[in-house]
Amino acid sequence: MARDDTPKTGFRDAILWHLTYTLGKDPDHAQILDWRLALSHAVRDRIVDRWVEATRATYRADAKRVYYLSMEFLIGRLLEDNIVNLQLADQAQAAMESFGLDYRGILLDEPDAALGNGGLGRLAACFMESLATLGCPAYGYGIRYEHGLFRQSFADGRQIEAPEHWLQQPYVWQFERAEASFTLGFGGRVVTRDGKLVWEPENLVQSEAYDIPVIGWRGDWANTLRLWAGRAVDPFDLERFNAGDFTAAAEAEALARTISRVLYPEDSTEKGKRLRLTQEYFFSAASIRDILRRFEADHADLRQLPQKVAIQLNDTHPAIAGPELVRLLHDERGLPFDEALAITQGCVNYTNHTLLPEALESWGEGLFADLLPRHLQIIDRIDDAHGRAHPDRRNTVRGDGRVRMGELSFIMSNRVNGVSALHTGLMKTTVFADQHRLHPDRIVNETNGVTPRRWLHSCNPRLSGLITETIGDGWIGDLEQLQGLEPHVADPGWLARFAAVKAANKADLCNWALREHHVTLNPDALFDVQIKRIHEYKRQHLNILETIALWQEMREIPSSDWTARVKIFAGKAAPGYFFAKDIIRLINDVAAVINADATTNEKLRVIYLPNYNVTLAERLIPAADLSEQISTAGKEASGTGNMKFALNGAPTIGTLDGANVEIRELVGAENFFLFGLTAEEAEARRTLPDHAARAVSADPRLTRAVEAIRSGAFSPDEPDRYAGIVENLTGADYFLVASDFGDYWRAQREVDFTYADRDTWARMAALNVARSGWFSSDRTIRGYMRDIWNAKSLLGQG
Ligand code: 9GP
Repeated sequence: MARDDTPKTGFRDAILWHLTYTLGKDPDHAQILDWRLALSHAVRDRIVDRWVEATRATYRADAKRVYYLSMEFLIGRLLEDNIVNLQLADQAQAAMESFGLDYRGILLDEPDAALGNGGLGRLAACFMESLATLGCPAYGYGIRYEHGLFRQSFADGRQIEAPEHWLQQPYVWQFERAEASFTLGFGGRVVTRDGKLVWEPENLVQSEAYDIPVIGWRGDWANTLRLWAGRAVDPFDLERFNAGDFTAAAEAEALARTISRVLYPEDSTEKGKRLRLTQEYFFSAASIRDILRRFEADHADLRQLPQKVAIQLNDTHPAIAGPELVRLLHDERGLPFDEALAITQGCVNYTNHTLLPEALESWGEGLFADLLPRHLQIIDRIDDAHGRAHPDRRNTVRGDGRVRMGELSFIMSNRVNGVSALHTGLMKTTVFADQHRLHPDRIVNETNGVTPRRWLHSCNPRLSGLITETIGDGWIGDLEQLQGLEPHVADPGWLARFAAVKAANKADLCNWALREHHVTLNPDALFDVQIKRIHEYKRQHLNILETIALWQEMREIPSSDWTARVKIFAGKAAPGYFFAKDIIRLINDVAAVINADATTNEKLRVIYLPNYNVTLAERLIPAADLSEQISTAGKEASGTGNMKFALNGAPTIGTLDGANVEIRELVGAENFFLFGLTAEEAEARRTLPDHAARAVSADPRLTRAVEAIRSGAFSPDEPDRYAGIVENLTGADYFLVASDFGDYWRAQREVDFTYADRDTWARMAALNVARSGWFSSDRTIRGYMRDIWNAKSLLGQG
């Protein structure tokens, strides 16, 4: 092959070409990394043309663009996604095998880009893929964290955090855009000049853009995920260097880079600190400038902005984007304040993802004034303007010395949405009740969804194959076609094949668990899976309590016909969230005791898999029999894991919380194991004095399980290790673990009973698949396009 051969003649040749000329490697000596990079380059080439065409089509049509601002994009690995969406899987596999390589091994060699904590970040990634699939011109804007979410391991059962280095190897998917850089200010003061207020920032930082193309299903459209990195305006101080102060010479660069160094490791429990607010302003301000620059390249009249630009705030993290746009339009472009505000409100929309009071962001006024003095003035003016328009209402953005970002986002937005029907309803009656009264049309619901390309087609090739063989492959782009499976569920032959798919996926998981974690799992046992962030409201401790109680009962009545179970846990706790970390340790301690018990371990095993990430989810979900969605009703805004399990044939055991409610409605109550208090009942129960202590003493199983923890049965070397958990369970128990325990136990035994009849179980599982088509993120994005953005698809025009 020669240098000037086009790398596009054939796919196999293209891979060899890149190996030789892009990577400078001799195929005879290339390592797995080299092959993966060469394959990625060959795939990337096939994305670029469509990406350019899509951008051109958007300019030609002068189409409205959607801008999705999110602190988190949990994109995971991209190579397989891109290959699948370009429909290159067969060619890629054949090429790799012709080089004597293991294709799956190559795919798995890619590090996970873990630029998110959990559901919120993964939702943003699914949305980007669906936006491209639907041909909606869109940009994602976020931060290019050098270190994604921490790497989790265990020592004596305790969570240990280590930095994640996803950028240590070359990252083929990104394009550095030196031309799209902005200088951003922080701190300083506001002065009056020529009768106008002018912000004089004290510190300046440069934002550097990195673009990742996002290709949709069948490769018909591609959008851009633009991630910002912090750089110093003057990266190197030669004077200080020459004076011998080498460290100080690079100080400015080190400080600027800190902004995009780590994904803020907290999620819904912790309040932010100075760095977090800096990050939020940094990426919001860079994005708003970029949006304005793109608009102004083709339009002279800023009043047209709402016709051409829809900005979505993914939670309140980018809320400062609103005041920043007002500032640019008013202070820098000279529009009257009210007009600047009206234009901004015409563009901005806000998605709320939680009602937990501690997770609704607010900032101390001191910190805010110090970092963003001009913005604080603008926020007050916005709040005043809103107050004037609604005289019966006081200003609410500021209060108790804090700046409340939920309130700010609400009054800055054209539309505000919740992420499940229940959550949206609760938004109207709780946190945003006052606002809803003033703006009854502003709140809308867009129930979350997941992309079927990744969360069924790629992660579960066996099931995908069976579905395609049964109803054709139209479902991959139109998930509601899964309904076509329903008539086949009654066919015993088909159902047996469906069950065989699950069995084979479970066997794969068993092999992997043995190879990677040296644990032996019984593939015939029910795989009962709870994987998600560790949080009190998600109630992993309810699950482990039930596990303890089950184990105790198995020991007591060994002759009973127990359904064999493997309890599988995975998930990370925020590093500063000590209660959650205690839950992790408790699960690991309980696992050690139960797994060592020869009298029960044929029937019950507990494993906690470390370092939960997108790739691990892709491995576990297809092999799951039962999906644990057991949050306290009213606390999980939606959930998306719940949808992935149902779609992959794992019925749910769950409360009436978040999107569980809609899942149950769609798959049928008889195919869902419901338990627990409703959101309303939970509220009422909390007001009963001693509700937890009473619930514990009324239930002998729960009493015995709690007593085992209290007495140190799982921590003999430190009997009071879990005193905090015990105190919580028997005391305040805000998340009502004790109150829901009895009904959870009952529902779990119903699971045992049902699973014992494998045909009935397979039928339930298959109906979960056939009826989950509505949970595609394509459906969700269509809803946003219609109800919120007023954006059109340009498919067919690219
Ligand atoms: O806790 C919610 C989760 O229920 C939801 O599925 C997800 C995406 O909408 O957002 C989570 N919220 C957060 O991570 C923080 O607000």
